Amino acid sequence: MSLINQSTIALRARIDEAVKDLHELTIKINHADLAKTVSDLRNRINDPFMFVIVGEVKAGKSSFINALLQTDREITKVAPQPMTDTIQQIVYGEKEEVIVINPFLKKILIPVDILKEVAIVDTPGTNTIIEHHQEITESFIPASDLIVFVFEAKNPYRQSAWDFFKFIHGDWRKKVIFVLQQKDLMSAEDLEVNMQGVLDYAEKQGIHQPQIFATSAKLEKDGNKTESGFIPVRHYILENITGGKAPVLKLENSVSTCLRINDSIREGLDLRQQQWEADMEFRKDIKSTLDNQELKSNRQVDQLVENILAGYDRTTQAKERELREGLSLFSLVRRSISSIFTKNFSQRVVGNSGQRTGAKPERSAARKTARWHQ
Ligand SMILES: Nc1nc2c(ncn2[C@@H]2O[C@H](COP(=O)(O)OP(=O)(O)O)[C@@H](O)[C@H]2O)c(=O)[nH]1
Ligand SMILES: [Mg+2]
Repeated sequence: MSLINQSTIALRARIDEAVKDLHELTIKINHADLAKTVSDLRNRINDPFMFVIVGEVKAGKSSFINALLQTDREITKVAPQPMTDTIQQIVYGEKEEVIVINPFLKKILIPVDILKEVAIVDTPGTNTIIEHHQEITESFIPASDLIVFVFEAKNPYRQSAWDFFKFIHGDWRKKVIFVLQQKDLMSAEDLEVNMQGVLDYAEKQGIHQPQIFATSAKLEKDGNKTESGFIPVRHYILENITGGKAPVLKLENSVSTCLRINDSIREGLDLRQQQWEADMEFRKDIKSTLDNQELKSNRQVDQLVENILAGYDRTTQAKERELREGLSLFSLVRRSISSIFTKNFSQRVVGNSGQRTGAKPERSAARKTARWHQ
């Protein structure tokens, strides 16, 4: 026994360390909700195994707890005004005491032996009008070790109850047992039908061999222990939870809750990675579009420059041609004028001083004309 205790204590210390790391991770990634969940889990790791009793308002949850605890009095108030009810955490204490934690949460300490191994949380109801109740009930789920889902035996088919069940089982994979309460109010045959209905539905939701109990807190209170249905419930608890098993089961549950949280962080990271990759792909796409556009623009600029140059060439060639043509016209005119001038001059020289002396100026005029041509 002491060996088990030693190993349990060592295991708890290791799990405590892992939960601490997980808590730091949730803070690092800035996930306020998960950080709070893990912080709650850390605070409760040394608590006893925790039953959380959930179900619709007036299903008979509080009566179920009172009957289970076998005390002479009502520990948790039965029914009068469910709307003003609080969540009540019932734990072991040497003497009775009620500690108000906040307007929605009360801690009740009582000297009942079973509470040394299990703590019980009574919740006002999943369909309660006050939103905070649902919120707080939900906040108890991650730290719970066993969920007792209580239905009114007459009607276990309400949608809101099964929606809440999906949250518990689907999101948190918590261990659940089902109780059909107030069975004294219906015939054995009808009860049989509803038990089968719950069984079918739970199996459809993926629960393997669901545990379903039918109880009557009224019969138990009246002392009809054979008919009340509490014997099988107590037997189940004794076989599966109490009798020294609770601390290890509690640690196992804490580990699986941590794994759930870890998974959900991983899913978040995977999602972000996918988003990042999609963003990178998009950026690549934009870059290649821009590159293509740049290439196209460059080509257009080249084309434009070529066109301008070609236009320039055409214009200069035309101008050059015009100029050249202009110049040759001018030289033609000039030659003509010059030849007229030369003819007149030679005639005059020949007339004045004879052929020999006239030869010289004619040659020099021809030279002048030749210079014009150069
Ligand atoms: N006949 C009968 N009435 C019950 C039984 N359990 C609870 N009730 C009544 O059902 C009503 C709601 O019970 P309560 O335990 O307060 O339901 P809770 O809102 O789920 O906590 C009260 O009027 C109880 O007296 C039962 O086993 N048999
Ligand atoms: Mg109640």
